[in-house]
Amino acid sequence: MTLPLTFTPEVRAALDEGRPVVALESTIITHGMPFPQNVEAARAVEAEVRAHGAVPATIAVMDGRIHIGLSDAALDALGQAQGVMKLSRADLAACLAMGRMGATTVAATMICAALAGIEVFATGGIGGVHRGADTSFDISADLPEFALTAVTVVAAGAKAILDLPKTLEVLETQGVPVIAYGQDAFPAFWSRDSGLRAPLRMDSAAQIAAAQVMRGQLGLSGGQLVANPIPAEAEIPLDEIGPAIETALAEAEAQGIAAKEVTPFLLDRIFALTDGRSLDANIALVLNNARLAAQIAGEIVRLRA
Ligand code: PSU
Repeated sequence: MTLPLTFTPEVRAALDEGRPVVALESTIITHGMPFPQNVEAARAVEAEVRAHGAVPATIAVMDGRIHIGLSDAALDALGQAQGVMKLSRADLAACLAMGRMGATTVAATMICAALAGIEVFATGGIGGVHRGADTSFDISADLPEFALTAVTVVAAGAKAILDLPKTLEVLETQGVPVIAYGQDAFPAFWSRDSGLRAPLRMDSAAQIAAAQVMRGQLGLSGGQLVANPIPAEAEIPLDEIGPAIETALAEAEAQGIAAKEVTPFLLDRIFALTDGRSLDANIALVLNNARLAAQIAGEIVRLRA
């Protein structure tokens, strides 16, 4: 049986010709940003990937198929759709079987990218260990995915809504390389410095590409997390974003928000509490990640040539 993958002609041609392709997730569109900024941001990220020499492939589930690359009309529909499933490893196949519309998280996008033969993926932030996980057990399925699926993910670290030390511990236990780009500190999404040191540091896309190819040669499963700090001019330092994060976390707890609802709830509240500043920062960091991912994808193509 053939895989239920539908490629846009642009992505299919790039893959067939061995040109660089960068996967992009869709949960950030449906559950991470409000309409219409979500669709505008998705288009801007695609343009940024193109401007840096790669072809963007935004991934989502529609009509019982995994779409690798979305047409303008499909992106518009997804950005406004209601009741879209938020897909991770656990529910990707179920969504396809039910014929529902689904947006892919980091974990599900990695799985789909690997199936499509795409090795690099750009996003905003990854899921991680939630604060209070010692009692709630809420650990994002993004973390174990890095140990399973051979895709390099460029993110701006993880949000300070999470327990960052525990997030790094879980990644270490899972054998996941966590590489800060161009600095020693592990970045915290809206802020360049989480106060924690990243386990690894690299200063060039070529090194990151070489490490991904080397993992494959060594027979090591899984991918890499590249933690790319938000550009300085767009950052919201921890002491400024911190109070909004604490307020949002307290509201989530008071309202009993749990499981898949936690991250979208917190993002929405922090957006409101910062008068939209968090969204501007979010868009700036995703664009920055798209640039680096395009460069890494280009280097991987050169290495494999
Ligand atoms: N971080 C963001 N924006 C997002 C997400 C994370 O800045 O939209 C999404 C990603 O798709 C990520 C998912 O994979 O949230 C993690 O969800 P959870 O914490 O429920 O595993």
